[in-house]
Amino acid sequence: MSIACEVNFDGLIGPSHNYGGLSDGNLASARNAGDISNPREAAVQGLEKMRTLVRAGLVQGVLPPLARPNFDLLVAAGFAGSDSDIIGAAARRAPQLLKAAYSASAMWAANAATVSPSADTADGRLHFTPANLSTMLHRSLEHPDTTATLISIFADEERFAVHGALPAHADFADEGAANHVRLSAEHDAPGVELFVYGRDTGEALAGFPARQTRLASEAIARAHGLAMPHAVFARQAHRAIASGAFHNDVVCVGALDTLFFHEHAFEDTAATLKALRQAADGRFELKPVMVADTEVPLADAMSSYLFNSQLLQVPGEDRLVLVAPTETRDTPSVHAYCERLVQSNGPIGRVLYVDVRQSMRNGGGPACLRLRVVMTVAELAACHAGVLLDEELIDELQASVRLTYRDRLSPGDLADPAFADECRLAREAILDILDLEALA
Ligand code: SUG
Repeated sequence: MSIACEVNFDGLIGPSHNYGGLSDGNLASARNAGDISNPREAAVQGLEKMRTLVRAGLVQGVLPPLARPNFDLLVAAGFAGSDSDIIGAAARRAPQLLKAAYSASAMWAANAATVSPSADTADGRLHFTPANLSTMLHRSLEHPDTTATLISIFADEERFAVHGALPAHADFADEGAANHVRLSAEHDAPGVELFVYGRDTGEALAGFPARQTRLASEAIARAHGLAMPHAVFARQAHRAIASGAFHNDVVCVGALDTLFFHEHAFEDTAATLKALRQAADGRFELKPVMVADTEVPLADAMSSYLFNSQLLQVPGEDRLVLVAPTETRDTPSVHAYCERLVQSNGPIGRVLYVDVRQSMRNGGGPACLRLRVVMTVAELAACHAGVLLDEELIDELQASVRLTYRDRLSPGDLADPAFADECRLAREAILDILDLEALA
């Protein structure tokens, strides 16, 4: 029996889920900027995805939403007085900052941290480095609270190491597990960690921002105590970033020995695969599944988010399951590719479509919504049990969301101080259910 499994910790979508148009280079965020959002529906969709995985027999966790609005940002920007004064003044004088303070973007837990399982680390602990998310203002607010959340859940320092985020400078720009893939023979076996970066330090690139630097990736690999022969640093294709792949996980996903990626994901595909094979060095035999641009044009991969899928080993199935957004089914070239994929005798045997449209409209698919944490049985027993879900707990969270989240949120609603109270109460109810009241 395997002594480790992959736990997916999904970010619970927060009560202020909105379309702020805040992320340069994220085409969906720009396209839907200013639209009315549906926070209740968004959170229910996310919870239904979690339920699908629980029903499939997988271990599923949840991370609570962060407090919104983030008053620290507004106070740092010089607004003062009561909460209501601060919100009123920010709405009049700095609406863009108010939107940033209200962003529910911590829902995309793939950006919460980079995680190295204990099988890969020198001290045998499970390591986390919260991402500084320094490229986008609204996301740079997340890491102090994300760190507190991770410490609450992974408190046992004998087993877990939660590092500080990297320095908040462009040279150390880090977006977490969205630019990191772990490959191995089995979850509990020592593996290879692939770090994908978009630029070197000091490099000025035209166009959309490259949000991950090589230095940041290397710093994390060092801090986690990875054996360097088994860490690979690969450059994301500039073409992918220019097409809207603001994170590598929208053009690539990997699990166990399988790497599923678009032809234009890496700057140098042959060199990346060679380095991975060398790093695997007898640990496993890499199974690359590369999708050619002639089969799925990069633009279709981007709009459908084919690669922002979860690639899962499901109990009872001998091949991997791709949990893909419904947009892949609705995009003809991608749907046809998926049909061929499962009919081939490759490592991916089934595609399961999930509806996370509310999140997708901000550029976040199924894979963005989860942080993968490979955990041994002992680590699972040592973490905070309140965040590990069964269907009953999912029902409870959904009931709370239905009671406390708005159905519709329009940009103007952020100016109403009563909405801040509503968000606080909704979050407190969730923390209560997860037995994480100390984070309130
Ligand atoms: O960082 N969108 C997120 C989407 C993150 C997706 N995560 C991964 N690929 N792992 C981002 O661009 C948009 C928020 C707004 O515009 O309101 C946003 O932050």
